[in-house]
Amino acid sequence: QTSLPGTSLPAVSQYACQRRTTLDNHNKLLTDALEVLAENCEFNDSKGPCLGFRRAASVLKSLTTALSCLQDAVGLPCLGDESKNVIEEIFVCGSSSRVEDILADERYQTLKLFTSVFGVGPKTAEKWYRRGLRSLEEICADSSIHLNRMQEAGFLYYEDISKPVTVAEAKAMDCIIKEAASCFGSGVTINLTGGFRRGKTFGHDVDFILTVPEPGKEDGLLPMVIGRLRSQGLLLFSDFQESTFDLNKMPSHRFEAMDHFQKCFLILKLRTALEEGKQRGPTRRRDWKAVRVDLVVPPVDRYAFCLLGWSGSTQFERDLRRFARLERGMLLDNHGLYDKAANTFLPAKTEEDIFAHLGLDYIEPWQRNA
Ligand code: DGT
Ligand code: MG
Repeated sequence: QTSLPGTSLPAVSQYACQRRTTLDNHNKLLTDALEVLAENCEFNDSKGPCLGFRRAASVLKSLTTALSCLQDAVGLPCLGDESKNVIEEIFVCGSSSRVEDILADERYQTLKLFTSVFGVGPKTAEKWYRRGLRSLEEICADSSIHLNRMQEAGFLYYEDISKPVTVAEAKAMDCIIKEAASCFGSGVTINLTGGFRRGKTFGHDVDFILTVPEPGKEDGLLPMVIGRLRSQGLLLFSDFQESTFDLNKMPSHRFEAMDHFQKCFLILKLRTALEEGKQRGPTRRRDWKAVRVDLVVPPVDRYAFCLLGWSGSTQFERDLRRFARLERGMLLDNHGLYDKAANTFLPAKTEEDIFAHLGLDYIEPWQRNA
């Protein structure tokens, strides 16, 4: 590892895939502020500035110590003038007026509320805001608004799915999915991915990757799992997407596009024990909680790419792709890795294989919280 000029501090890479970022964030005050700015840019459709703030926050998350003044940030990559101004203001005043203004802003607050509904993105949220709507109740009461199936489920189960999912709930869901998939035969592998694989203790959903030992034989898996969940009375909502995967298609370096594997976005019932004496307040009327679950099914030879792509974090994934393209002349996405100079797709059985192809040190999932 190289050092910063004039110091013994190791240089920090501009790429998240060359940094080890655990959940132990020593600069949370700063990164929370930068992420509010990023989110606000996203609501304003300012992609460049949004990415700038996200990259700055990501670099600070990787540091093993807390910054105590702006001088400490000298030599760090990805800190633009705007990010530095915010950091300095926080060190001098304890908070950033720019961030405080955004947090108090009606538009920001409303768009944040609307996008917290499953199936509602910034575009829809903006449309509703422009119509003068300010609360979820107002949206539900407005008969001129057409909700799609996903949004309808999002409102119906809002109370439950807006609450964080715990590790215990993710584990319980793991058992449910394993049981449901077991009817497909003993060869099915099921892996927890997303934030929980990175060691997060809370998530907004539970992500799983399923596959079978023989490529091409995975097609019937998801319909069967969904059917089984339905017959068990656990299926509250399902959006099933058929595979459009084509082996000959070039990997897309763009992150925003979702992958082409067979997948489904679900809302499932998770039974919750009603422990006597522990219930406070008004008695709960039901013994289950609605939980968001994503299932994705790649053919087994694409498994490592899919696992790497769904493990996140979003910023880590973006930088893996950017690193592959700019530093190695390769295209990486959830389906594969393509070497442009050699004009060939590179095979991988494990995530380690992919890091090796890219000439990167292996980064463990719990170090990918960029
Ligand atoms: P959370 O909010 O606790 O569920 O956090 P994560 O990291 O599990 O985030 P989630 O569930 O939205 O997504 C799981 C992973 O899938 C994420 O870490 C990276 C990947 N991913 C998410 N959104 C996109 C997307 O729009 N395009 C692509 N290609 N990948 C995505
Ligand atoms: Mg997730």
